[in-house]
Amino acid sequence: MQTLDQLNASFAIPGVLSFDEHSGLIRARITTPACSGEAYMHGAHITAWQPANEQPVLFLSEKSLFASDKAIRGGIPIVFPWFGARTATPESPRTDGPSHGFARIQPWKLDFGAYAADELHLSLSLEPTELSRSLGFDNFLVAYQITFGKELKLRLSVANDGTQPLHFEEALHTYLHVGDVSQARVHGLYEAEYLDKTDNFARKTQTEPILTFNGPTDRPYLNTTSPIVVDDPSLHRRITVTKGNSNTTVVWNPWGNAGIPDLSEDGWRHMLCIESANVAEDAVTLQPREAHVMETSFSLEALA
Ligand code: TA6
Repeated sequence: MQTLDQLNASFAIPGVLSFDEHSGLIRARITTPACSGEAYMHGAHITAWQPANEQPVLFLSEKSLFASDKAIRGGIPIVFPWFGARTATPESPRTDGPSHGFARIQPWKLDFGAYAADELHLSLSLEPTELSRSLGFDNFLVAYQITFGKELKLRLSVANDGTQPLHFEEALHTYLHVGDVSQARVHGLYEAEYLDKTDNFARKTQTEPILTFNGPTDRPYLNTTSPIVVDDPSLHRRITVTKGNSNTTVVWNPWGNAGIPDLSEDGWRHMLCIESANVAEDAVTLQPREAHVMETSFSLEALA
């Protein structure tokens, strides 16, 4: 595992990129004329990004635990190689392991950091670990490229390094920061099919042209590749999420604390998860030596 001193010695860029420690976890801090941001080596977890003079675009729970065996609550947890509770796959009948897989609770390695044209580029990787091997995942490589700029651009690449097929689910489980979720409007999912996790995974179709929120919402939308636009009238802004090679879009708001210990009583009002993903029937199978790249980006504009 890279130390704080090693990261600063190898990658710090004066005035742009530095590393510090928060609650024992190493954090990269980014400041450019175009934006500011933060990312942890624990889980390659982005916890902040905002264009200059804007409010945070990512929600981070004030009660988040920053611990090496827990996922950070908020920002962008990386979900891999299964989404939610582990279920049996064609390769493995196993159902043990942490919620949303192991990638978000493992230390990642920083391989690259560079600043060009007002954008800060980071590249991190995850290879098999003791935990992943104990769960039967010993032949994969994951690379995560992050571009912090006026937009936030993410690229998650998974390669099968073994001799057997590699079956996985993935999600960039993004917690968007909204002023008031009850006023938020989500465009881009009209007539899309989803699995309703609040109704025992019943398969449904969204009949409303614009999705609004008035109760718990927990939906993997299947076969959805279009951009998602979130209007947030209370912060007078619009967030656009684009996707590449992502066939699932997950929308989640618990509409209450829902017993989540690291979420404050009213934290849910200010978060809306819009996740670029490949889960359920959109899960990916890679043959030996094959790779899969999923991309997503976030941009902001004022809401007229
Ligand atoms: O992406 C939505 C979801 O799968 C919900 O079902 C909800 O439980 C959430 O993720 C959070 O999961 P976590 O394991 O981070 O508490």
